[in-house]
Amino acid sequence: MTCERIGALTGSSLEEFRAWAQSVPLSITVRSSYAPERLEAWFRRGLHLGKAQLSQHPDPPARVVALADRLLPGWHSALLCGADTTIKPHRDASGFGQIAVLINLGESKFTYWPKQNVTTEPVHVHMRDGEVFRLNVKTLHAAEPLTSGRMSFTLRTITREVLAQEQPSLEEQLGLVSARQDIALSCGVPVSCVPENHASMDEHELTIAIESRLEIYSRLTSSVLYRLVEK
Ligand SMILES: O=C(O)CCC(=O)C(=O)O
Ligand SMILES: [Fe+2]
Repeated sequence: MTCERIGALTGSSLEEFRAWAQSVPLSITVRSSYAPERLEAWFRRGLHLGKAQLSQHPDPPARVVALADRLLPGWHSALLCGADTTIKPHRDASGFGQIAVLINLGESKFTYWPKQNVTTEPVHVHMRDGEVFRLNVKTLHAAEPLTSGRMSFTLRTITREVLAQEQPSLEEQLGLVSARQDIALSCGVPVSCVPENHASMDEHELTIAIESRLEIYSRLTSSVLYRLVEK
């Protein structure tokens, strides 16, 4: 099921959520030709389409986090959209997980193509104020606001591969990129004497670069030793 209604915010929870959403300053984060007039705000993490580049953002207020945790436990990213939220047929960026949860404010028409092609039969879903939907964002889909001021708030997960960008490898944490470490070991020099851009150098350039770094390194270490001995 690509678009399934899983509940609705009503009464004061809906009004509080709306008041918060309307208070958030929106801007153009990525000018996408799919949603040319849409304004956005990311929370927790953003994922820039195409580049699969993660960005870090503050969390929404605690009440919104609690709501998000209930609707999509383990969510990694939230996106609030306003102005003209029209978005042409698309699939969400590959770095996002398959399932997203959307809170709809105002009314909109959500369209999806189960056969993954705009020339095939679409399915339309009328989203009403406060309704919450579980979406499969890997199915071709589009959205169109039916009321002015319509907003959407979407919770998503991010794939493990993309999240791994946030975790530097142990070598990176130690300042040792493994290729540099290997070269350093084979030449018998400290890792700091192997240039970071070694991959773009030929053997001759690399030898010269290592030798000149080694010279600086030995001057530095001997001056440190000298100072230690002097004391
Ligand atoms: O605003 C909507 O209803 C859907 C938005 C959407 O599909 C998206 O942001 O990828
Ligand atoms: Fe989408």
